[in-house]
Amino acid sequence: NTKGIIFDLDGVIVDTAKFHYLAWRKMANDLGFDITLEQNEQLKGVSRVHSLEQILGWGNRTVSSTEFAQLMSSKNEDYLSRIAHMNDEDLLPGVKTILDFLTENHIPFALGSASKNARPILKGLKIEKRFKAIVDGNDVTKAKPDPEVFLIAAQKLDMQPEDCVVFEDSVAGVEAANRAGMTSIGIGDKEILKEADHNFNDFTEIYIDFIKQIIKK
Ligand code: G16
Ligand code: MG
Repeated sequence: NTKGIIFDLDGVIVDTAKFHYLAWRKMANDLGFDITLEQNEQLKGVSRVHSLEQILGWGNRTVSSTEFAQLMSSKNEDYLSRIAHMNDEDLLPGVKTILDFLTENHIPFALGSASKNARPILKGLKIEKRFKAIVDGNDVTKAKPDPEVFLIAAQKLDMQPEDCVVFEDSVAGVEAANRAGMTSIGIGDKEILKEADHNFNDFTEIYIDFIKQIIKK
C-alpha cells in the first residue's frame, strides 16, 4: 500500500506562476501602480477573486462590482494569451521523471489547484489523463489556505488525508496542506515555504528514493 500524491499546478508542474504575475502586474500598471515580486509571493495559490481584492488593496483602489468583474476577465484573457502556446515541453524540469515513475508503479496522483484554467493547461501539457482526479478552482467553495481543495482530492483518491503528500510552491498552499493533515513538500524558496515538512528548490533535486520513502504507508 502506498500513499496518494497531490500536485499543485501553477509553479509546481508548470511555470505559469510567472505569467499570472505578468498579467496582474500589467493590470496594476494600467491602474497606475505596481506590484513587487515580494507581493506576488502572497498571490501564489490564491484564487482569482482574492488576488484582485489583495492587489486593489495594495493600490488603495476601490472599484464597482462591474469594474471588478471586468478587471478579472481582462486579466484572465491576458493570462490565457500568454500561455496559449504551452505544450509538453513546458513541464518544469524533473516533473516528467516523477510522473513517469508514479505512473509506471501505479501510484495514484491527483491535482489540487486553485486555478479555473487547470484542465486546459493539463491538456496542453498532454498529461491530463494521467491524473486519477483533478480538483481545481471550479470545484471548491473555499480557496487556499482553506484545506478544501486537498480534502476533496484525497476523497477522490480514496485516501485518508494523513495518507496524502502535497507538492506546493505557495505559502497559502503549504498552509492548506498542513491544515488538511497531509505531508507538505515545498517546491521553491525554503525561507518563504518554511512551514513545509520538506523543502526542495525544484523537482530535479528530488530523487526517486525520496519519493519511494515518502509514499510508504
Ligand atoms: C493558481 C495560482 C494563482 C492564481 C490561481 C487562480 O493556483 O497560483 O496565482 O491566482 O491559481 O488561477 P486562475 O486565474 O487561472 O483561475 P495553483 O493552486 O495551481 O498554484
Ligand atoms: Mg502554485
